[in-house]
Amino acid sequence: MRRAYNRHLSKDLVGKQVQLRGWLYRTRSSGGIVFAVVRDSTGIMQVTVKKGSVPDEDFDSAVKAGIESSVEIDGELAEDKRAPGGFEVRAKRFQVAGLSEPFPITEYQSTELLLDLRHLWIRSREQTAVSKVKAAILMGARKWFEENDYIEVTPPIITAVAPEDSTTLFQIKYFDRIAYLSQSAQFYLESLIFSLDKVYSLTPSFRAEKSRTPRHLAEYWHLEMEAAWMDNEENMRVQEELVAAMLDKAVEKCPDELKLLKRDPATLKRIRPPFDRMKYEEAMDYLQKRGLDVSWGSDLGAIEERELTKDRDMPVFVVNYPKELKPFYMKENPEDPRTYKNSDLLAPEGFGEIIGGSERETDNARMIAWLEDKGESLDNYKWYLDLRRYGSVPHSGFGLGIERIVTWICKLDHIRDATPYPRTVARVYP
Ligand code: NSS
Repeated sequence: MRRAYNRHLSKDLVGKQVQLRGWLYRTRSSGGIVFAVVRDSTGIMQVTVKKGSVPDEDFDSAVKAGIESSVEIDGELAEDKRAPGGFEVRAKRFQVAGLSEPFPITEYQSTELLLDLRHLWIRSREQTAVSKVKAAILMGARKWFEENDYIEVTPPIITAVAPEDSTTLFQIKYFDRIAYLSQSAQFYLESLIFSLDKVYSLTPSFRAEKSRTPRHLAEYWHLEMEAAWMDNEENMRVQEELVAAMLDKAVEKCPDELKLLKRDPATLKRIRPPFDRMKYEEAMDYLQKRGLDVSWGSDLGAIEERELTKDRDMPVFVVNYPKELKPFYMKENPEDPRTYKNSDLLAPEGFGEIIGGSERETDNARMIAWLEDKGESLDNYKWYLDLRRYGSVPHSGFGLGIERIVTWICKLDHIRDATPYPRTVARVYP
């Protein structure tokens, strides 16, 4: 008998023998019958175990087995209007593979407890749905990159450079010196475009963010791309196409999961390039008109980004940030030298930043002046500066936070639910 997944049990299998393997999701017995709901990776299915229809020891097991016990069931598929999904399996055999001790998660639990029991909570239907949506968007991204001739590369995670804010570096003891966990693969990707032209990578990135916010993790998955001969206009076009391709895959692969997460797939389907562009300066005006206390040079945090995006249903680029707000590797904007040729892509509905990108500086003198000003050791950046000495090329790239885009697509309240094992200031366990 072939194993069937719950989702594949439908009309054409009614009356046929099927085998289910899964975990007890709910169970109750009344008289000579046990109603069990079995969960597997695809969904849930009701199983009825009748005394007399199964061997006696199987019936006893079915009565005894509590939720989360792993079970293997042979039976016949039948239609039943009362069952969730309209079908049930009438058992002929009911075997317990692993009996579960009383499961510590019951219906109403505190967030803290669910985080302590994360290794068990990830079995929940919401977390399962999020994992699948994430897998789908990664599939969509890889497909888009492949179709557009990008080469996937594998940059290092242990590094001596700080592309972003050096106060958020995780320091590690590296033999007899100090090194850092990567904040971004960007510099390494920049070095690879000289041979590969257009590259991307998916790596963990690390940020020692002390603030507890619903959108910062200490470890997150970073999808980054870099391309030679590309200005920031084209860079933004890549971002909007890529995001649309990721959404398309989520809608194609996970319509049910999205609905379970209360995300109407139609709202994602409508998201098509081009996305609006708004200058940083215009963003400031907009925010001031809405009573926020901001002025030229104010950073856009969660509150400002929420205000900018809460009434939008499409993502929006904020472009040309003041230089003091962004890192040294960005290209000066010749039209307004107070600013860079850069962009942040903000997700709609109040979610905010999901991508940061820019055209890259090609003038070493400018970068050296900045690094010296910050007291950085030039020795660590010598190799990076070499890239501008040997056949420098105009180029651009960006980084997309996977958990950020998942938080938006899955309409999550907190980024920690976009990853099975969130790493935050307060938590490295489990
Ligand atoms: O700091 S970024 O804005 N930009 C970079 O790291 C560039 N060096 C990327 C590049 O051009 N190759 O981070 C990029 C994205 C940002 O838009 C967020 O979506 C995400 O990375 N990000 C985070 N996600 C979760 N938690 C934290 N702490 C976090 N920080 C950034």
